[in-house]
Amino acid sequence: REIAVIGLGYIGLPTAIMFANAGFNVTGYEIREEVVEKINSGKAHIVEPEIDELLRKAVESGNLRATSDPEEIRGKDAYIICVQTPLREDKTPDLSYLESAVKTVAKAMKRGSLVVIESTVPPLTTVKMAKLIEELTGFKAGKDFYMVHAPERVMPGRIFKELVYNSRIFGGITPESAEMAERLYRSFVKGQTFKTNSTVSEVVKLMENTFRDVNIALANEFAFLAHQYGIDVFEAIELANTHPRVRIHTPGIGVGGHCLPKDPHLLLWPAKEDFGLIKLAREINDSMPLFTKDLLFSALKELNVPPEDATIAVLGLAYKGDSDDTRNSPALAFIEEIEGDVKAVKTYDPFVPGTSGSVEEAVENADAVVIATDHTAFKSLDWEKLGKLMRTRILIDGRHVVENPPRGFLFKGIGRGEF
Ligand code: SAJ
Repeated sequence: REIAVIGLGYIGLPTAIMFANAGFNVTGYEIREEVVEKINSGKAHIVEPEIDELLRKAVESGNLRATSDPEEIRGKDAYIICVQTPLREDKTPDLSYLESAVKTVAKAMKRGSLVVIESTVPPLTTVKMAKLIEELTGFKAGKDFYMVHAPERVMPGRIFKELVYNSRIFGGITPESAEMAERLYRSFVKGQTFKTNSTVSEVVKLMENTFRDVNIALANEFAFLAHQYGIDVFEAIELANTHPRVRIHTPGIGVGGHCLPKDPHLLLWPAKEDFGLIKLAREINDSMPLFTKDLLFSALKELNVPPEDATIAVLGLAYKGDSDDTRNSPALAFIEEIEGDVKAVKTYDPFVPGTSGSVEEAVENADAVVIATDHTAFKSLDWEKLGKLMRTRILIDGRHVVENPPRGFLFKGIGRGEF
């Protein structure tokens, strides 16, 4: 059986690898030619545990080949679309990548092909895309071709485990479509599988990430209150979470990545009305870089350092710990907030190229260090040693990386109202 995967990014490449290593003949279609070349030489363009080994195996077995030529994906049994669905400046979804992928598939597919959309999409999109294929091909959906929304649910950093063991939802435009997709994915999925219609599965995916975003906003509001009551919010959260039905999330400098900041908007987009909670949660989470700036500037003021003379070292640019992904990173939003008001910003991220070569280099002569990402390596930094390199010893923890404030520093952390 032959499969084409459209879009070889964070989701498409691992998915293509899984199908190839399960014995399918997989052609990965990707418009970025440099990515195609890299993959065909057995090297991944993304950082993810196990990916290099699994990709090499897939390419060496001859089961995986990448291409930028749409001719090479003609007549496949299944097409799996894994392209991004970002937001425009005005927070409305940009479905142009999806539409162009669907058009490419419509040109290449044959009668009987299965088309799977893995991309996260606004409710009702899969039905619309099926109509688009009908118009372009003259085929009838559910009869001449099959179409499914099968949302990816993996967590970057754990992709190859979660692809296998997470449960999966197959939302078909017809029951037969869902069944076909379920059968296909069962070749490597060991988690539970569920079948439904495509609009339910679109909403399920968006609800999952909205749930997380709204819960993080609640945790951030608790952190905000903790500063006013002079308590450590993390102690309070840990104690509240001993209740059997309470699971409060972790407050921090903000919510980034390609999914959480965007998906609540996708969920609301086609709706005529909503209650406002989901939008408010987004606003709270988006305001956290500014809140972190307030902590930094109050510390500078306490030590009489004029912001315009201050050099700030930001540790971590990725949107979350041990990742190299800077999409919608709150670290970047924070830098944007302070850049015009301070003398200089230095950055260090062990996973992101173009930053300082070492922590020492970044903190040298700095007036403050701001931790913006919870990389594991940051948890064991020797602050006494680093402090000696700094001009002024201010430490702002945006990610609850530092448990005990180091001696000799003015320390402030999000939710750490006790200092
Ligand atoms: N974050 C917090 N507090 C928390 C949890 C996360 O501030 O308690 C922040 C992180 O630092 C990060 C952002 O939120 O900046 C998002 O991180 P994340 O770990 O919550 O999620 P992602 O974006 O890496 O992956 C999410 C996952 N969704 C859920 O857990 C419901 C993943 O399973 C999805 O597949 C993925 O979105 C996706 O692609 O939709």
